Amino acid sequence: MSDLAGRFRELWDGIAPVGRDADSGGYLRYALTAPELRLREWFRAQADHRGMPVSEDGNGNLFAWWGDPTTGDQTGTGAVLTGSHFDSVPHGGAYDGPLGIVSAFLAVDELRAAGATPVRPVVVAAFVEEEGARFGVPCLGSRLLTGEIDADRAAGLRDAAGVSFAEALGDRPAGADPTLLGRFAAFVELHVEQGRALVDADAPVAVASAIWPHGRWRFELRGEGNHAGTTRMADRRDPMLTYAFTVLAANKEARLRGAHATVGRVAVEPNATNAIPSKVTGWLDARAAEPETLHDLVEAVQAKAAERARRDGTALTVTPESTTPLVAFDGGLAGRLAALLAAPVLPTGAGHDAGVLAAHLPTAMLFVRNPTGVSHSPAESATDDDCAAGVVALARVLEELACH
Ligand code: HGY
Ligand code: MN
Ligand code: MN
Repeated sequence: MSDLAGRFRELWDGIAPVGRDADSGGYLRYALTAPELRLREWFRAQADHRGMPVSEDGNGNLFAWWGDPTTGDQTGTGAVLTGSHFDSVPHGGAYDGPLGIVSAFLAVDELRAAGATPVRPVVVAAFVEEEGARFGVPCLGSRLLTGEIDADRAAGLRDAAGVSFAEALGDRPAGADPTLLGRFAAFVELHVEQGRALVDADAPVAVASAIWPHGRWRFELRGEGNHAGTTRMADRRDPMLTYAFTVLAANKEARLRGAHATVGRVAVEPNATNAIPSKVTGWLDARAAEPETLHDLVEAVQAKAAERARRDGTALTVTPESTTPLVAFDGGLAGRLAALLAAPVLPTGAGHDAGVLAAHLPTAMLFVRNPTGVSHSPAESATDDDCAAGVVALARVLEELACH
């Protein structure tokens, strides 16, 4: 193992146990809960260890600054931003998010060890609630910073226990911060690949070209709660039937279009074995390479669900919870970095904070090979050597963008 791979492993082992579920081996690192708060403290300690002052934007996002003196007023202009997120999906993988933050601190170390002196700040970010696993809206922190979500709407988002984002944050989120955003000249997010393209390409690192348009739609199906044993089949208005049909329709309509559709989350009321549900709520995650295909897919699923609801005597309500347009990363920057790193360029179907910031400043992503290709699961993986290759690549990119 290389020296850098060893240093990666040492730093990685410092956070690996935080929020890890002993049974599944997956991570329960919901935004602003105890495990993620511990990682935020780790972030501060790492920044402090490197003499990097940490600022917050009032939305739950953290920023560690290296370069020009960045006293409290964050005077650094043209700063190069990197980093990612700590939060996970339920029982998610170890690398999705934290890899980008750990790699950023190690890339700073590499640059310093090489005697690099940035002519503009290098800033490491930890964005809050990227997965949307607690409050339901993905990339909540970066959407707040950029003004892509209203601070009052964000403040009122509630988790399963009814805790609002404002309560978890300890204050109403500050919302858009154009001054802070204006201090960044570029954002580069390193992330574990959530697929097998780098395995197939036999390469440790890639540059991102685009993020598929995607979104989340809440399908609420209301019927008539009743006794499972005494209610005649002909008399039932069972929303579980409409739900089941909707799930199958989503899968079929996606396959017909070469798109992706998943219903991975469902809530049933009253959720009793011997009661016909009164309400079933399912969340559709739909994604496609082109916006038109995505729109057509969701329309088709919605139409099929409505048709079935009429047959079942149930009532359907569909609410878009978050939508992300096609993100075409800055082509010049992606090409420049791909040439610098001699790395392949890949699209992805996964959303990222980089996808939000890309509408506001030149943005790029680096992907690190994931031998299993699996993500949002304990099976997500990356080798220490590939992670070290990611650090080297990120350091070269930061040197290219911040030291000339
Ligand atoms: O859902 C996504 O695509 C991302 O991992 N948050
Ligand atoms: Mn994720
Ligand atoms: Mn992620």
